[in-house]
Amino acid sequence: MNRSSFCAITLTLVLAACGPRDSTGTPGTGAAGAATAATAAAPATGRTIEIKAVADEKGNRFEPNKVEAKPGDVLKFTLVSGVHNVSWPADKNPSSVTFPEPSEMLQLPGQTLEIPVTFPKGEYHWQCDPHAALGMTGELEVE
Ligand SMILES: [Cu+2]
Repeated sequence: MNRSSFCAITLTLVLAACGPRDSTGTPGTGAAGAATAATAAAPATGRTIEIKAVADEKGNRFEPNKVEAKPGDVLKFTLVSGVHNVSWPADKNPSSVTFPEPSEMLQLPGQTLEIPVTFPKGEYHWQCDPHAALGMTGELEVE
């Protein structure tokens, strides 16, 4: 074996060690598999509900601020202007339901945040934390 083919084989082995196999050699049981299982509760409907986060002379707000959804729909928040986040305040939502952690601030116009509707039937409230006191809140009804 000459030196260059030895190097090529070594490189192949290193790449294989970083591939999508865990230590047991079983493919697909790593982090990607866990993520799939976590979202499997509500089969995706393929329906996306667009919600804009806006700040202008009329104030800070979500448009629309009342939406109806079904489990498996996706809420897609898009930043239009200002700096906003999306959170699900504990004092306005049932403790029996697990909500996403408060999102990072959306800062760049066009930036999006997608939240799958994994909640059971009910009425829920989301808000932008910095602007909730100014009325930047929203209501979600899951049917
Ligand atoms: Cu805001």
